[in-house]
Parts: sequence; structure tokens; C-alpha cells
Amino acid sequence: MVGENRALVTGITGQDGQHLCELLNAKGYEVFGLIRGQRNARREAFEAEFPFVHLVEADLTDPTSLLAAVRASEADEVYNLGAISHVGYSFRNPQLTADVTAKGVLNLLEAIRSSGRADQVRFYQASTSEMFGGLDYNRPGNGYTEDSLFHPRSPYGVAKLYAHWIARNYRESYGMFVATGILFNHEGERRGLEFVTRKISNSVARIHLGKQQHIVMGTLDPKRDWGYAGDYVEGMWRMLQQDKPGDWVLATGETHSVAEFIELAFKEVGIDNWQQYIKYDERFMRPSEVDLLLGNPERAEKELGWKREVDFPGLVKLMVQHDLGMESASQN
Ligand code: NAP
Ligand code: F7E
Repeated sequence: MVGENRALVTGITGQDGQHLCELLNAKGYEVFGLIRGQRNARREAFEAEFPFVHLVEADLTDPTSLLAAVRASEADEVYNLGAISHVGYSFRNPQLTADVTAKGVLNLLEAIRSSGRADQVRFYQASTSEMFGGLDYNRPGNGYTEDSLFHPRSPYGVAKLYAHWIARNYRESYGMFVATGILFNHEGERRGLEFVTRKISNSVARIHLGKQQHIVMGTLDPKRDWGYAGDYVEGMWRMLQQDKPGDWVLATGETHSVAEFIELAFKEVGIDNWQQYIKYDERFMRPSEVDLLLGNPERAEKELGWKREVDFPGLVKLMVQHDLGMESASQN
């Protein structure tokens, strides 16, 4: 049976894609998800967990495949979550990052125009706090807003800034319904293990269970505005239900250091002297770092009626408890 609303989600196998497809399914959408690669290692597990999603084979770097995906889905909402999203990796593979994270958005917007569906489609672009970068001169005291100055500090941040502006340009030039969500870090039990919060929650669970001795880390000083991914996909959806498209920051309005995350995570398993479990490796350092991110979600709270529910201690607890369960059940 075909539902009333139809959504196409790129990056559906990623953290946000999984939360979003669950949310859309609960709201009665027919959900289509882009899957890439000849044999994507995530496909089998994804199909088992989300049998309601229609997977469409396509790649953000392949315009022909995107046009076919837009036509096949006949979507009225398109969420562009697909990206090379790891900041550290983007320094090692800057050209691939530009091709996927920057030009991929252009390819998708052009596919929508070529399909003749530009007037019917509402488009969400996954913009990021990494576009602000976080140098002293552009940092407002009460947090970055939709109007703050951008100064990206990584190939990822630069690629996302192009994506952000080309999305806005298609809104202004062609009158398309294009919304951008400038999202600050959001985490949870579905976060990839390559990101710092999940690396910590998983390692703490493993240390507690005697499966691991140390966590090998880069700098513990940077501060981030960390929220829960489940709360943030609700904000994405709300952006596409507005009368007019726009740009909205989603953030918690609080900032905490990597060290604070580690401290709370260890507390969750009854360990206070966490420093003895940390080892340093410069492999995890970046050529340029974003020292402090703090968002101001006032516009989203006022216009979208959105507010994060999970707070920082709640997020750390949720992630460590999830990983304790997962690691207890696995032999490795
Ligand atoms: P993620 O877990 O890293 O997922 C990225 C997704 O992009 C994966 O599904 C991946 O598919 C897909 N992808 C990579 N290369 C692709 C390509 N060439 N063609 C099509 N798809 C491709 O990211 P996330 O945390 O869910 O974030 C979702 C989006 O929000 C991303 O655009 C990210 O940059 C942005 N964002 C995230 C945060 C955050 O804190 N999480 C904050 C602000 C903005 P495979 O499974 O095939 O690898
Ligand atoms: O790093 C430091 C690292 O990789 C957070 C992406 O979703 O959010 C994310 O980008 C901080 C950085 O996230 C390790 O140097 C120390 O200061 O978890 P992360 P990120 O770079 O903030 C933004 C909003 C996005 O848009 C991105 O897509 O932690 N750090 N030691 C480490 N980071 C990692 N990954 N691993 C370490 O061992």
C-alpha cells in the first residue's frame, strides 16, 4: 500500500538516517533510502532492522543514479543526509570529501530539477556547526546563530559550506523549497565508533567488562554542544512542514569538553580515577582543530516549536548503558 507522503533519504545507513527513517515510518510515510556500493556491508543489517524502507541503489557522485532514484521514489520530501562526515578523515581524503559532501548536493538538486519535480519536492540539507569553525573573532557569547560568520577549519567544513550555499542558492534562484538545518553535534547509540563520544562509551563499557585496557585518544580539550540524534531528526522533519523554507540551528545551548564526556562515562560504571585509562596518540590530532562550539537554538525553539529533550548527562548515560548491553551480549 502506498502511503500519503513519500520521502527519499540519502545517508539512510548512517546514524541520522536510521533515526529519521524510524520517525517517518511512524508518521505513515512511504520511505525510500539511497544505498551505495556494489556490496554495501551495512545493507543486510539495515534491511533486517528497517524492513519498511525501499532501498534504491545510487551514489551522490553519480548524477544518473540520482535522477533514477528521484524518479523511482516520486518523493515529496528529500532529506540529504549522505556525506563523508568524519572531520579527521576529510583531512586525509579532501578531494573525495569535496566530491561527495559538496558536489553531491549539487548533483541531487540538479536531479530533482531534471526530474521535473522541483515544484513538488521539499528538500532538507544537512548543514553543520563545523561551518562556523570556532575561532575567537567570530564566536558570539551566547552561541552561534543562523546569522553568525562562517570560518570552516577542515575540508569537511569547507565542503559543507559550499553545500549550504548551493542549497540556499537553489531556493533563491529557482524558488525551490530548500531548508537547511545547521546542526550541532548529535550523538547516541547509533553513532559510528569512529566519532569520539561513541568511541568513549564503547571503550568504557569494554574496560568495565575486562575486554579492553585503555582508550587511545587525541586532545581532550575541545568543547562541543552535544545533543541526542533522536531529538534532532524531529527538528529536520519540522523544518519541512513549515509554510516557508528557511535556515535553522539545532543545538542544546550548552558546551562540554571531551574530558567531561570521559569523566561522566567512567562514573556511569563506578570509576572515578579515569585518567589512568587514557593514552595519547598524535594520530588522532587534526591539522587544525575547532576548539569550542556552542549553538543558540532560539529560532528553532520559537518557529519550529523544537526543543531537545535529552540533556548531556542523559546522553552519556544512554550511550554507556547501551554499550554495556551490547558488549555483554557479544563474545569479541
Ligand atoms: P554518518 O553516520 O557518517 O552517515 C553518513 C551517510 O552518508 C552514510 O549512510 C553513508 O553511506 C552515506 N554516504 C557516504 N558517501 C556517500 C556517497 N558517495 N553517496 C551516497 N551516500 C554516501 O553521518 P550522520 O552522523 O548520520 O550525519 C548525517 C548528516 O548530517 C551528514 O551529512 C553529516 O555531515 C551531517 N551532520 C551530522 C552531525 C552529527 O553530529 N551527527 C552534525 C551536523 C551535520 P554508507 O553506509 O554507504 O557509508
Ligand atoms: O570529534 C576530539 C576531536 O570526530 C569531536 C561530525 O558528526 O560533529 C562531528 O564532528 C572532538 C574533536 O566529531 C579523538 O579532535 C579527541 O575535537 O567526534 P568527533 P566532530 O569533529 O565534532 C560535527 C557537527 C559534524 O558535522 C561532523 O559530521 O573530539 N577527539 N580524540 C577525537 N575525535 C575522534 N573522532 N577520535 C578521537 O580519538
